[in-house]
Amino acid sequence: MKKTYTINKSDALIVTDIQIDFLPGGVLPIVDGDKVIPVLNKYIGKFTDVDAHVLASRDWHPKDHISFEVRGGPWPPHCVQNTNGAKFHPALELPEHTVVISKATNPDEESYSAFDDTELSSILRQLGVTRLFVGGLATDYCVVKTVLDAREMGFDTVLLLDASRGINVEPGDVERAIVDMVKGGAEIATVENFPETVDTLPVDELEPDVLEEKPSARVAMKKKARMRPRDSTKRIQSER
Ligand code: VGL
Ligand code: ZN
Repeated sequence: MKKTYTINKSDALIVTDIQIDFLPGGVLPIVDGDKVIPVLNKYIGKFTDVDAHVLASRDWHPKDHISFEVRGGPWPPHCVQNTNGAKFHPALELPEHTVVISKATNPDEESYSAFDDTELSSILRQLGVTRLFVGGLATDYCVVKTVLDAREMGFDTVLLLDASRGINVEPGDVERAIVDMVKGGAEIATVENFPETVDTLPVDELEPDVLEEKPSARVAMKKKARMRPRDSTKRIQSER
């Protein structure tokens, strides 16, 4: 039987590292990384529709970070603080007031988890969040580390498989990461595991007199009205 997740206010969506440097054309491009953006936008809609929390992490390195090749690390310089490549991709529809978690900011420490040396866990506790849905980049680095830390801290945690892609430095890395997450107690879901949202209803075509007769259509209209600001609120105010 297919499991269905009904989102509520004790849930949070963690949008992981949808930054220009990790996307095709960037300095550390993840194959098909851009494919997750429309999927994440769909999840963002599902969460904002019920006033559930949406947070976004970003890789936010000082320019001489230890993970860079010049210091013996595995990566070319990427996601350097305040550079264009570190910006969220403009197609990502983050709501206004999205809490942004900047990670891997210590020049001398390798760090991938969004919980590592950040305020994430205390923010989530303050918000009363008990369940996390995690998607983004990269499955075999930030996503797996974040999911495993979340599990260790006692959050119910769901990997959004269709909203995640990995690097696969070694073939099989992504698969192994998924196995590790499941072993750690994470669940795995795709959009099929969520109820359809009203954006799929053709509410524009409903006549006002039809709306009078059908309460469900009126609810759909109301929801649509509430969702409308989403399209015009791509800017994030709470970046820090
Ligand atoms: C990441 C590679 C290098 C990640 C960060 O956040 O997944 N991957 N730096
Ligand atoms: Zn990095």
